[in-house]
Amino acid sequence: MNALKRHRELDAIWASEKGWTGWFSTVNHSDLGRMFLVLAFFYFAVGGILSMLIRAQLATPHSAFAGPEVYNQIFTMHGTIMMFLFAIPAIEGLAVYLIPKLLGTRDLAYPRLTAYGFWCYAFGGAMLLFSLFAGIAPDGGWFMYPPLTGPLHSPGINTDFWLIGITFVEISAICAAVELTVSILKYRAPGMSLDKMPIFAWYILVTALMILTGFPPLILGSVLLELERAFGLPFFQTDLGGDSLLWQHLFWLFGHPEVYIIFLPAAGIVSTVLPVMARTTLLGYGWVVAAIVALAFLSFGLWVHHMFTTGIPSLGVAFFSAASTLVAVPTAVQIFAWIGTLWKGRPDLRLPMLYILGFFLTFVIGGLTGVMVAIVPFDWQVHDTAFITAHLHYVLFGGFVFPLLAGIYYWLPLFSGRQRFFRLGEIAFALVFAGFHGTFLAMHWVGLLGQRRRIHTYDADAGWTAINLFSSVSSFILAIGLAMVLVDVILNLFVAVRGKRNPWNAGTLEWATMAPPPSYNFASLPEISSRDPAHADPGLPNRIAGGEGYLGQPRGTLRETLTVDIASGRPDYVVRYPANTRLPITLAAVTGLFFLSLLVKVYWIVPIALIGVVLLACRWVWGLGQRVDEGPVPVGRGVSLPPAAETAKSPGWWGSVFLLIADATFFGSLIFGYAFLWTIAPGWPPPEWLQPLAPELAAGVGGAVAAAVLMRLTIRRNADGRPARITCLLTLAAMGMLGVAVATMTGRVPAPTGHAYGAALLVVGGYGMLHIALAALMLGFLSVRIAAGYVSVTRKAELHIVRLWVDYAAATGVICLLIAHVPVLLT
Ligand code: HEM
Ligand SMILES: [Cu+2]
Repeated sequence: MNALKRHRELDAIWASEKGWTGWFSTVNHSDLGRMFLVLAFFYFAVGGILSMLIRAQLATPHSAFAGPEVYNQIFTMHGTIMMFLFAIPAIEGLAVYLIPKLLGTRDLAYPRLTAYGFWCYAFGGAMLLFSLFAGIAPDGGWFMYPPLTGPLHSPGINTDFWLIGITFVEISAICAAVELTVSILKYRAPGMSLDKMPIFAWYILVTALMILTGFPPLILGSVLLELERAFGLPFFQTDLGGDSLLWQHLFWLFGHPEVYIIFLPAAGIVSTVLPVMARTTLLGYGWVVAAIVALAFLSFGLWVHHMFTTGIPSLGVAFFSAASTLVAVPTAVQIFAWIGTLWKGRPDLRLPMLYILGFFLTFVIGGLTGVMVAIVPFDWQVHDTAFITAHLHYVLFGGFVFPLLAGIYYWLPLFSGRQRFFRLGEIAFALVFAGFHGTFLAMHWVGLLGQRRRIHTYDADAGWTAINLFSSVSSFILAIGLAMVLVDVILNLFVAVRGKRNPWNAGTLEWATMAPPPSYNFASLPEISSRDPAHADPGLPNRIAGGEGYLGQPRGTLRETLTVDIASGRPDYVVRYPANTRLPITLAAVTGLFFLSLLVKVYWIVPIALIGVVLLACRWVWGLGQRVDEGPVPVGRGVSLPPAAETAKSPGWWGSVFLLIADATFFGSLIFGYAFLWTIAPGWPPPEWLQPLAPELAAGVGGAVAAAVLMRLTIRRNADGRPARITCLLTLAAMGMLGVAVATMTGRVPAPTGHAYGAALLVVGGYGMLHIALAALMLGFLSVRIAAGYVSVTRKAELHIVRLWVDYAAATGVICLLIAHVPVLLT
């Protein structure tokens, strides 16, 4: 088969439907990555326009441009859009597009999940955008502190848009994080061991793991606050046994890691682009990997530094202040690696490099003011002033937007297959750089003079007028610069002349295929033996196109790729992907209906939407797997691998593991909240504790243990070739017993609206019941699958997936019961 024929055949298998209707059914990561990026930059523009409105308002004292109500909505939506609808999705988009190409594979682990995540983002974002245009946008600031955002002080629907809309959008972040983690660990070109992975993949891996453990606290906080607002469960009300500081803890448990979730991928761009611009390799690969892992761990221990002025004990303040300055160490390791790389290479001042230099300067200043505010007495002075706003923009713009633009310009020839011929980008850079520093240097200054953040106006005699005007004029220069970048990129995408492959002479795999890359990425998957495969073997692109790697012979209409062993990169098993489908967008729409009915408080739709979600999810998984034993199939180069359904650790198993890690973080945050209120909030123990009930506890523990044992028995029987359906149904019954126990506990909770204790128990019980229901659903589904012939001695994948969820539901169910019973037994 020649290269052209191979291309035609593969493209027929992998391409999305033609025309714009193809957007709704595509599951191709390149298309979805592009859709993510375009939508993210659309929100960058929206957020940017809002920031222009802010600066227009603040340019002069007593500006009549926007009143306080409108101003509150504008700055809240600016912050919210930039953080949740621009920064995170832009990273997801870039990673979704690039990761399979960098790793030498054909798609991400779960193509339909990529699509579902995108549509959750699109629909959730649309909800927030609607609120903005309707004039009912959130107005409590992007960190939404109660009691300001509680039912008493923000009775309108504005805050609900934030809590519900953002939670909806978070689903897409969790989807992308699960997807990227599993893809990076399992979906690589054969031979690519962990230490041969492109450095960008390491950054994205660590970022994805941080999303899995960083976002759940915020989701929990949003759920609790929405429950307080909608049903009067008083988690944050001091007079009813709650505490508004609980929100601050949950928010910053998310919020501080969030800063690194935004920064790390940007640093990953720098670590990727800088060596290429310097015509060398990254200095200290291993050190950089160690530094980013350390940074991730550290970042979870710093959240309290956002709460120095809340009156927490001074020992805590001292600890978190010291810990915060520690972050400088891993950051410095990276900076030294970059400087060393520049030193040993021959840097070439092309456009991406300009943005990297802009990043250096800006980020270092942002880091310095960061160390300043980590010093507690200084923070007391500048807290809630424009100084903080200036600091955060130096970090976010310097640490994120500059590297992102470097990355966009670096990968533009790959996206478009064209070469730049206008010099617009250089002028734009100068405007962006000058405009940015003008805007925010001035805000440091005016902040030190005492201008608070989030004020819609100030007095003429405050002495801030000239500085504010300067800042506002600079911000318009910045905006013009950014608009020019946009024009430059659009011109490049559509009218520039065709460019050559690999214009930067980079060593990573994305440049070893066509530009723009075809729908299937690689005509055959290469065998990797070096960190810079394209440099190590100049003939690689031709050999990939010539089908000399793995899976070079298309089989029927199957979308096939292979996975590898995590550490060594040895081929593991073959994966067959589902084809284009509208199932993801439909599921996202029904998920949206669920959130929408909560938002507008039409509660009878909620169960209907939930049933819809369950039915569609069943249809989703039903299409997977196979009904015949197939045995190892040849994948080329003399290797044969089993299909995914015939392994214990299938893609579904890996995905479940990481999803459950996020889930466990959510549950852990819930327990943290319970313990926090118990120790801190007034009125615990409340007047009426839940009375312990021995039969309830015994039935629950018994059911959980029985379920775990019976599930294992099911797997054992199946492995022995004996019928497994009966034990599967018995597991279901045991789960039911645990469910009854947790349900009676939840039903007996005293006064949930009268005291935070009852409210907390209600949520704990609800969490337990939800997971028991989920496990029961899976067991029922599994028994039908067994009857339909999808499970055999070799096709055991589904059993192992269900076992994970059964174990998790059993364990959390028991913990829920213990949480309800043990404290009472103790006091
Ligand atoms: C495009 C240029 C930008 C300008 C001119 C700008 C300007 C501003 C200004 C003046 C404020 C303060 C509002 C106030 O306290 O009254 C603000 C707040 C904020 N900005 Fe930006 N910004 C820009 C880009 C960004 C980016 C790229 C991000 C994040 C990735 C971001 C995130 C935030 C956040 C989180 C807040 C705090 C909002 C709040 O207090 O609720 N901004 N911005
Ligand atoms: Cu922080």
